[in-house]
Amino acid sequence: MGQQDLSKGGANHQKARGADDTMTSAQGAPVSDDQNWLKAGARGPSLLEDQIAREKIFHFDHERIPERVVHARGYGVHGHFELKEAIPELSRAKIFNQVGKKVPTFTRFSTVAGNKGSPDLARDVRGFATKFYTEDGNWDLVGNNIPVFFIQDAIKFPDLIHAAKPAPDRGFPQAQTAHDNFWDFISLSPESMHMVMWIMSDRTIPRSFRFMEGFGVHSFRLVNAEGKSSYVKFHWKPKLGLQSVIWNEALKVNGMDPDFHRRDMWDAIDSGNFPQWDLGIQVFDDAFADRFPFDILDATKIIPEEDVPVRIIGTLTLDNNVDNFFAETEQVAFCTQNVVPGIDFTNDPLLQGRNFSYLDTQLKRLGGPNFTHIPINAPKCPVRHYQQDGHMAMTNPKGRVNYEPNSWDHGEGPRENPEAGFTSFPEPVEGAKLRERSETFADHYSQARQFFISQTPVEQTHLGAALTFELSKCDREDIRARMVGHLRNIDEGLAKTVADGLGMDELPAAAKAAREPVTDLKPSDALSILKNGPNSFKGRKLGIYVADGADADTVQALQDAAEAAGAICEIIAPHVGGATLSNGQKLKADQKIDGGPSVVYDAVAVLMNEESARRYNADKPSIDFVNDAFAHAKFIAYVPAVQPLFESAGVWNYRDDGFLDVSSGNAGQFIEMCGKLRFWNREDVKQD
Ligand code: HDD
Repeated sequence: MGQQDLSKGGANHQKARGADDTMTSAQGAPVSDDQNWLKAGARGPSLLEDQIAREKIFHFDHERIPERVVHARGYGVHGHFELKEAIPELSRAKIFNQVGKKVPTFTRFSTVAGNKGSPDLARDVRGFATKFYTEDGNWDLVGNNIPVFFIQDAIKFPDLIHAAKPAPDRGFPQAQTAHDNFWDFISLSPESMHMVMWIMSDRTIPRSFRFMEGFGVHSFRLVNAEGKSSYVKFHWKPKLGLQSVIWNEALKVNGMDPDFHRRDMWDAIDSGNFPQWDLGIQVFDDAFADRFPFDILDATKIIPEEDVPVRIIGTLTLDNNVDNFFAETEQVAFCTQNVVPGIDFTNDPLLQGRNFSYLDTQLKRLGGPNFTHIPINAPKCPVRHYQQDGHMAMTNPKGRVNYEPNSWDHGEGPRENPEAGFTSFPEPVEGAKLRERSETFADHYSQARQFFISQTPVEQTHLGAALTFELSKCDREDIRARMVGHLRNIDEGLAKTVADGLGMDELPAAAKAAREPVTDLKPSDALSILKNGPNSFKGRKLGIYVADGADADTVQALQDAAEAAGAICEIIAPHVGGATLSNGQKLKADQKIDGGPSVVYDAVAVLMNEESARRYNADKPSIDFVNDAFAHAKFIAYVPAVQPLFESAGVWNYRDDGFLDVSSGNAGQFIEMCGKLRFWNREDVKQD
């Protein structure tokens, strides 16, 4: 029998019950009273005898499992992958062999450093892990929203994570890299410099999981039915385009709504706006690998899309929220080692180490080797083997035979299958045993520079500001100086900006590079967020701040235009009960003004009559609503009557082309403007 749904009348415990909704113990025994422990007399001591109470408390005491050692904060959703272009010439994986084939999936997005309860908008890399339940077993693509990594060899991972997490003596800071330990480690690890450019860009403060890319990071292999191998890098491209927030906004969102990203995902799926990503592959061969100036086994390098175009082969649709967060999101166990015939590993030393770590960590987290029996981890294809027993075994095979070869099952039991089974690509391997980093991994600055020069000026400014902010949280000046020394090898202008921002008297010496950088790498547009924006307001959120006297037609027109563009609209008002519009209609609010600040919207409108604008022109949440929207370069719709409030907020005299007076039936024009997402020119304006 399934668990009782407690939302259906759990509180109404005294009501007479039908037989089928009687509460039971975990052993199935009907429970008569769930409110009172068995006692010796109404005011007497509680009796140990009470098996019902003891079982309940026992279970509660053991509810927690260890959180993930990294990526503890995450959010999972169901979906499916549909193949749009078959690639049997590249891979014999069944998931890639038939156009239109749909495979169920489970995707978990995460931050890396924060604990389970940390805020969603921490400046951090986002995990993007997808489990494909294919007919040949589970394939896990355990990627990030950044295509490179901090380190080249898995043996350094514990040090990286120790340095990024809270310092062991004081236990802070939580979910942030802005502290000495992190920058100490990084500044001593030149191989991290390319990743540093990515994490200091706005990629680490995404507006939503829905608006970010995903990457498998490593070079993998695709292997076809003839055994021919090609190298591949996997990409997820969001259909809604890329978008991030501004750092000041992120800080405020975290206070306002620490669940900003998971709420966004839940709401989108709940309202039928299913987010989609295209799966792209970059395929290349040994000849390309040999002429590429970097090592394709080095996870700190990308292969620019200009060199090897991304070929779209299918689409991931996330269309189903979980029924239970713990059972699914918490218990899902991704393992990079989970591949299917037709997909194989390379010798990337980071990937090789991951293939040990993920399986190993599930033992600790989920308590035993049978985590594949948990429904979210169980393959959706037949599973036949002679593994047995262990903690929480759910699916022990039936019958007498539990070994092979055997002569009991007359050939009907599971047997190896050399044709259908997974075979490793027979790459010839030789070499002396040694602990050494290949010389081909030694260029740490060239692609860091390429990333920086590929950004728009707005993005470069944000990147410089992020570095300055993070390093200003480092107490030790030698760490700051060491980092600026690295930046000099990436871009002198950036190094100078950060040095000035930190108040350094002179530029520290450039770090000694292990290898002469390749200086002529061309900018790559694919690396910029702003060059890959959607130019549409679809999937975004408009916040309309409405107070008494707002013109009813204007409110309606904005709502209609937003809806027509595929955007979401929320009404904010001084009271959650709503506001009385010009036509006397009471419009209910989704948020009260202090619970609906402008930071949680992509664009805003402020509509009220002059009397209301005067009433709220000293109201701090109302002032912040307008002032923050301005400071965060958002598009702002208004009517002339709001002048008193806009003056208090200090923006009236700074109305620029990102503002639109919507009192003349031009709501559609405003929503069209919003397609640009932000009015970046405003970032240069200094307010009084
Ligand atoms: Fe990792 C979790 C992504 C390097 C060891 N990692 C984890 C998750 C993601 C990534 C998305 C969360 C999965 C989930 O939602 O449950 N990790 C990456 C990427 C890496 C990477 C893209 C570099 C390319 N990871 C990496 C290394 C090691 C680990 C080098 C260890 C040597 N990662 C782990 C782990 C975790 C994990 C300890 C924690 C929880 C889990 O595995 O299931 O095994």
